[in-house]
Amino acid sequence: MADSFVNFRQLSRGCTVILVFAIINILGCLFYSMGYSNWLVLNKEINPKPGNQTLGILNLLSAEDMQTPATTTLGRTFEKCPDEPPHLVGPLRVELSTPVSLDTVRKENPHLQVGGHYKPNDCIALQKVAVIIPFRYREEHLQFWLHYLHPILQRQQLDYGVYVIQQHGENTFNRAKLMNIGYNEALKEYDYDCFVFSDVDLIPMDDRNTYRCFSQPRHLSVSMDKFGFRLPYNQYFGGVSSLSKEQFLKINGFPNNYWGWGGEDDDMYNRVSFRGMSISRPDGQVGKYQMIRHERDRLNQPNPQRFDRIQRTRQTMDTDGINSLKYEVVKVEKNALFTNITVEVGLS
Ligand SMILES: [Mn+2]
Repeated sequence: MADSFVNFRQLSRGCTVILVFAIINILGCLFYSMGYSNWLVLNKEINPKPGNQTLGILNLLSAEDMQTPATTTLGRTFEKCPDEPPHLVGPLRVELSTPVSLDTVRKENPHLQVGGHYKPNDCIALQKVAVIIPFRYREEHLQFWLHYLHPILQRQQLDYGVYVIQQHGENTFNRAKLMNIGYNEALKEYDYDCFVFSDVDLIPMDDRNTYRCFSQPRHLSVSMDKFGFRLPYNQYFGGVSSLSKEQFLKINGFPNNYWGWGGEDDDMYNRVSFRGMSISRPDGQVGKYQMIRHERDRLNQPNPQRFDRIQRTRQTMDTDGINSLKYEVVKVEKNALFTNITVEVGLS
């Protein structure tokens, strides 16, 4: 009787030891199945105290079970993103002497979806933004643009897509018409509520310059190095601008008949003011830009008609714009970093 009691105690002790080993084993399996790097990231968020691995896993499991808000990628919450994105850094260094390959930019931005789309995974973006870039012959500029802008736009917690609208053929360039086409094509894809129109060679020097829309049409590129970091004139609306869908429709979009360089941005300024709106701008520090230096483009000579045209915006804006836009899509390519739409815009 006494013997069997002792044996039972020994057996029980043995069982406990086996149980402990089994638990350690299970925890070990869990640890490896989740992947080391993944675990490290999750552990950092939940248990900032380094070195205690077992505790980290236990915390992780309990956090998942309780669906703790916004701490893990699994226990998502869907609240609106904050008005001030928390990861902005302010002034940025822009270095334009060493070219960046698209392959490098792809690796730098693992969270992009095909076509150059992104949306935050831990909150609902405040705006759905299509970034429209009129384009021809500027591959090197586009690489810099993507390298600098993708990380900024992600820090700004935008739900965005990048559309490069490439003019097909060898006719005179028509920047404004390409903007209209970008607006139209982007809306075929997604329910965008805001449109940022940007030249391919303009790199913001401060990530607080948010690529979103405001209660008035926005001029973002207010202090460019090219103009000694100040506005060249008060009515200047060139470079980078943003308009909500409503603001864009209110002014009938961009003019379609500015062929060659110049004037279309002043026409846009006129449209905005003739519709009773004003231009909103960031301050001179936040609105700093670096322009990638370049020669005058081939087939984009200054447009001699521009001075006459901007005198007649009031008469022309209701019939020339997004409501009279005609073009043909040559091809649509979904790249990893942007959507490339090649279009035939016709002749001047
Ligand atoms: Mn330029």
